[in-house]
Amino acid sequence: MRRRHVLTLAAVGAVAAGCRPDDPPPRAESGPAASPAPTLGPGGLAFPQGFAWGASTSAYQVEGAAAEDGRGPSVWDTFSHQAGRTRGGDTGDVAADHYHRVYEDLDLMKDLGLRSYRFSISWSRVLPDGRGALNAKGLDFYHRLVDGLLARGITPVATLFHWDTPQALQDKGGWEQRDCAQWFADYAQQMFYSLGDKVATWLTLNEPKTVVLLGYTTGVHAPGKRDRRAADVAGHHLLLGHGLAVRAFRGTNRKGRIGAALNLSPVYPADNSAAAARQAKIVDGEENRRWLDPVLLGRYPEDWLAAQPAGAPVRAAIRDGDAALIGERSDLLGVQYYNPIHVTAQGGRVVKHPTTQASWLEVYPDGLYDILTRVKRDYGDIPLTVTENGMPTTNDVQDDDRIAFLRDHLAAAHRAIGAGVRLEGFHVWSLLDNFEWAEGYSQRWGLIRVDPQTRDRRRKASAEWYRGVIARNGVQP
Ligand code: IFM
Repeated sequence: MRRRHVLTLAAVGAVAAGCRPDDPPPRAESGPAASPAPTLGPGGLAFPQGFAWGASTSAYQVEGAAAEDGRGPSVWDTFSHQAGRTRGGDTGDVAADHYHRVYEDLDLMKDLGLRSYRFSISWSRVLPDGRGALNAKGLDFYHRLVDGLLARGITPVATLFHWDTPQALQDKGGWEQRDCAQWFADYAQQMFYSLGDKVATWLTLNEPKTVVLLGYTTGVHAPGKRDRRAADVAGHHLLLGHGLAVRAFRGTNRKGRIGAALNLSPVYPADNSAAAARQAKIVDGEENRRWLDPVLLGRYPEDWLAAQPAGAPVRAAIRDGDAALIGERSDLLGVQYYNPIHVTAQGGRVVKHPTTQASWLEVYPDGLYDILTRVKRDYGDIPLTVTENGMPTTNDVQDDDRIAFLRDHLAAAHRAIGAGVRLEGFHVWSLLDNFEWAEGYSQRWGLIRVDPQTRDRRRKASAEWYRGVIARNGVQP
């Protein structure tokens, strides 16, 4: 097995906390932190000590302040302002207004008892043109955020790319250009130097598969392309950017860990036929192995490569040495789990379980167990953290359906730990109601309600429930 750099969560959390002068002191807490720790009742599922209970967001989905303090536009600013691209014409101009309400949100996180917060850096906020000199005011926002997290005992987990490619780089060809991988690594290196003394956990890419499928194949996400051939090239360059960023991280000699955040779906044959099993293997290649194999094994799957048509541009895009570079040693893997996939003998897909307001989100908690144990089985003992799991609901504040969803997925995660998976944390998607891409603000994924007009925050029932889970370090089924 390849060498893994192991840094315990405790060590990550122990990064020196530096309070900036403009950070108001954390609010005095009267909640669970001050009272005796609540305990689990009979049948409770206790998680390992130090388990990183977390929540996730991403820059364009929550920050707002789209044209403030020198931020440059990203592809999502452009896309969401084009007619017909998002539901109701919604944009991330204001989003959850997190840029202005960062201290309020930090206090909400502290109040929940979060141990870990996963956010993303807006590339065009820190580098308005994607390259060149840093925008000090933009970077300062992330210093405020990270300092505020550390001051509250919350471990920052920074994602470098959550879909918001700077528009200036898109104008030069974006991820279809091989150069974009290096532009990304250069930006990543600037972030390692700027924030690396405070941020110990880095995630390179968020869900490259979604960029390929929705951004470049169906075109329902930015940059809105419908070109399968270009999509596969962009997919390779994204992975190359991951490898170059990991290499740049090693070059900085910063302490800490780095890996990718991949959305994975267990793929099952829809029936017992050999044909369905064959088709499921093909879909598994697209959905999972195409991403996992290069990142964790340093090679593309043979069957996936062989399935690329002769003359497909991705064949030329994958140059000698690329796969090994993509496979630069990762320290951890972020697993984002939402849904299983059932494949028919004809290669079609069927839904076998209930869905949510997001019709693609088929609720199957056992799928989380299956994917976590499968990663361990096929890729070794790399530390895993669930970087996203959650659901949207039309229930406003009394979101009992979300509680049931999270409880069942946490129970599956607990079983996976029992089966030997090195699962270190679980991040709910999402901390806040936010801009759900093409769905705008119509889907609400947050533990915290954000009023669509005033942006006022209110804890939902799921937030109160999650606070109890964290305080007990476990789930009461
Ligand atoms: O909101 C998204 C997030 O940006 C990436 N993962 C899936 C979430 C829900 O669709």
